[in-house]
Amino acid sequence: MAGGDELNLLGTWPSSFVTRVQIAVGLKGLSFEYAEEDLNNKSELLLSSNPVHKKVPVLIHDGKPISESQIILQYIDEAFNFNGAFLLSADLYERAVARFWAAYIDDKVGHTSYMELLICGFNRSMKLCFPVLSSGVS
Ligand SMILES: N[C@@H](CCC(=O)N[C@@H](CS)C(=O)NCC(=O)O)C(=O)O
Repeated sequence: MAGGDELNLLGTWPSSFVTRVQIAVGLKGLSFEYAEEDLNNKSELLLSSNPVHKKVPVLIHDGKPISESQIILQYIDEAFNFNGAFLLSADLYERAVARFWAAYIDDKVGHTSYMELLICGFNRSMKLCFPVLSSGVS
C-alpha cells in the first residue's frame, strides 16, 4: 500500500454502507484487511472502535478508528490524495450535489431496501453520488 499505511475494515457483506467504503478504497487503489462482523455477536474490536453506534462500517487506519460511512469516505478522500485524484469534484457546487444525493440515499433508501440497493443500487449510487468520478480518479 502507498505510504505503508495499515487499513482495516470492519464490515458485513449485505451492507451497502460497507460496500460504499470498499468501492472508495478500491478507487483509491488502497489495500486493506477486511474483517466480517457477525452483527448478532459483535466483536470487541467493533464495540471498542465504534462505542457510540456499534455499527459497521468502521475503518481503522494505523490503529485509529473512523465510523460512519460518509465520514469514512471523506477521510479516505482527504488522507489518500494521490496526485490530486479525489473521489469528489474540485467544483464546490458539484461536491454539494454529490453530498446531497449521498444523504438522500441514506435517508430514503439505505434503511428501507438493502436488496434493492444490492441488486441495482450500486450503479445508480455511483451515478448519483459520484458524478465526476471518472474525471477525478483514473
Ligand atoms: N449511518 C451509518 C449506518 C451504518 C449501519 O446502519 N450499519 C448497519 C449494517 S448495514 C449495522 O452495523 N447495524 C448493526 C446494528 O444496528 O446493531 C453509516 O453510514 O455508516
